[in-house]
Amino acid sequence: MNDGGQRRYGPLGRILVIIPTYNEAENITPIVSRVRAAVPDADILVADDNSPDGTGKIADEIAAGDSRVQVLHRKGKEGLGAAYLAGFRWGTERGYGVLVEMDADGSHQPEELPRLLTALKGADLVLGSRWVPGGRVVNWPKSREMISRGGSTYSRLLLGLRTRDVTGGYRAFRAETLDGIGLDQVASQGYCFQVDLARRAVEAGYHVVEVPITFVDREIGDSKMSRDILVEALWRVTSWGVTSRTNRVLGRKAL
Ligand SMILES: Nc1nc2c(ncn2[C@@H]2O[C@H](COP(=O)(O)OP(=O)(O)OP(=O)(O)O)[C@@H](O)[C@H]2O)c(=O)[nH]1
Ligand SMILES: [Mg+2]
Repeated sequence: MNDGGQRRYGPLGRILVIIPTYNEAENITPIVSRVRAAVPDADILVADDNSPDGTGKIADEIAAGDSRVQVLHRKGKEGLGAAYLAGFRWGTERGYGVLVEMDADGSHQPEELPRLLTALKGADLVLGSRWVPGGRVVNWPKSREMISRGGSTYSRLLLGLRTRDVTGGYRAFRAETLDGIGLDQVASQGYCFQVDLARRAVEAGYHVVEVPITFVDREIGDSKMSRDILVEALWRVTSWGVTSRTNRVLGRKAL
């Protein structure tokens, strides 16, 4: 919990990097090798939603030759949030102390992971952040940047969060933080999953630290961003904002 930085944090323990995939056949091999090179002690869990392009099969082949790589096969496309929840469960059940979220498409550079992990030594949750000094985006169309910045600003204002990048998906959690934020009640599927986890961590009093990252737009494969995902984010964030304000007025606990 946040106590003004006075708390002594325990050792990080074993690290699991969770990579959710849906149709990332061309990206999966390079991203796994980059993670292995950048953080050789970390294990990797690919959480694949039965990708029609065979990503799951490629991941199986990688796993067959590397005991640090595992594959979680899920029956069909259920969204990023559901894939992460399954991955978190898989990892916490097996005693990992740190669970990392990372996209498969190279937007989250594995070479920056050691910096996130160093910051986690003194935090409960580390957010890779595009919108703090030193953070940036490379090759992103202005329209995507505006949606992302706008989403973070809207969420921050409505939910009263101080973090700058609330929608980002490059993160490192201590297992205790995931245990403490009530994952069983998380229903968010798309990008608002990230907002949901961030607000739960802040509301539970955890010490959340942002570390600047360079986010690189995907070069290969298709985006899974859709209108439905944006609509879900908008209505959920709005309803959390209204609920938490109402609860504050009534003196009830949020969530
Ligand atoms: N398992 C699983 N993974 C998903 C699903 N939707 C997206 N992903 C993965 O989640 C990560 C982020 O998705 P992206 O499509 O890159 O989303 P984005 O970064 O906003 O969009 P881009 O502009 O394409 O980069 C990628 O590794 C995807 O393969 C899903 O339904 N199930
Ligand atoms: Mg992406």
